[in-house]
Amino acid sequence: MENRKNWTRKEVLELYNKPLIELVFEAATVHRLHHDPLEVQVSTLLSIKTGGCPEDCGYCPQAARYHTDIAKNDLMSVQTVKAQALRARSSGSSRVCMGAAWRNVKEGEDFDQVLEMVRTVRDLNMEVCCTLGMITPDQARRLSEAGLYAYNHNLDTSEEHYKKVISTRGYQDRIETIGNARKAGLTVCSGGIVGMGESIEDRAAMLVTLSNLNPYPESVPINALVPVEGTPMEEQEQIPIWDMIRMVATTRIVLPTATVRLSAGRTEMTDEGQALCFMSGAGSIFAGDKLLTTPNPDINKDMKLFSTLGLVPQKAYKKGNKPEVNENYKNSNSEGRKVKWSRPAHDIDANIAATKSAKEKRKIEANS
Ligand code: SAM
Ligand code: DTB
Ligand code: SF4
Repeated sequence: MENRKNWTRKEVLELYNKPLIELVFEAATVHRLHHDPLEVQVSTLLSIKTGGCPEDCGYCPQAARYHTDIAKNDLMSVQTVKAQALRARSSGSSRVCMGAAWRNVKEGEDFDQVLEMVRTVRDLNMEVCCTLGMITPDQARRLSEAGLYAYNHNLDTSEEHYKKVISTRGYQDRIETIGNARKAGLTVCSGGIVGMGESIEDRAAMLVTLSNLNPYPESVPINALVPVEGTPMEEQEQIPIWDMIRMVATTRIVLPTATVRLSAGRTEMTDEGQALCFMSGAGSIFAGDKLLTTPNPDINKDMKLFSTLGLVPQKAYKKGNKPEVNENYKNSNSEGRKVKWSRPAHDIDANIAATKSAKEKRKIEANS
């Protein structure tokens, strides 16, 4: 996107550490230069395939190896997705983000069904986003031709800290997937999670990496970790709201034209805390009482907050054109060609311990 600046880690850290009042003011000023400060883009998450994931992401309740209390589900039907999208549209959402607990997309019936979901929701005049794990250039092409607007693939944290959180996926593969989405003409949604034990330097490093993507993402979700029982991060302490405000404001300044999404973790935030995030340049939220598997504020509560603050939901395709459908999305061009995604496989003590404790819990359950 325009307004590029080659940010260094030091500069981003200096921004992050400014007196909060100065930081919020500067972020609000940048926000007004590029966005309508009263409009907030509202997205609804749909978990189209839940749980049973082979990966070891330390934050994620959907990883099969941990013992968490989630309801696993196979791929949703296109009809269910359509019904849920209509519900979301009638409550003010302009975007549906469909998430699948997959490591990467595999060609076959399930992917064909996802492509039909994309087309169906796009035909409802909603923006469609998918987050399906790693994708190849041909899979990105098919998603784009089916009418997908955005692909979400988070960097999650800095490259350094990533190694302490996940051992089954590589950071460079994430950057490659983002590139594949971009080359297929999709807009990119990529951000991260704060509160996973990372340092402020890690937060700054993630923002530098995002700002070096050329063009940088149109959409940047900032999630506060939702610590879920049974995951390696279950005991992680909640970050102060001030950290969230600083992260939103710094993201706003570093990536001025991107839409910053105040994502997971809002149930733990006060209205006043969220108001400061909107003031600091958050221009989007996930709405609806569920994220993928964890709770999110009730839509009526959110709409009341919008009304208090004078915010209004943004219309679909305000910031980009509605994608055309090309029937060629039905055809795969990558038969027989396999992409080798990396699997670092280093040891992460917390992930190993949570896996071990899950095995013990399952044994006890089986015997009772
Ligand atoms: N399986 C796909 C993948 O990992 O790319 C897509 C789904 S995955 C659940 C999407 C994103 O949700 C993750 O990259 C992470 O940023 C976020 N997420 C997952 N669990 C979370 C948690 N407990 N708290 C905050 N964000 C979380
Ligand atoms: C994003 O950055 N956050 C969303 C969406 N993109 C896919 C997911 C949040 C998930 C929170 C944990 C859960 O509900 O399972
Ligand atoms: Fe699987 Fe995605 Fe969860 Fe990782 S974040 S365990 S890849 S669903």
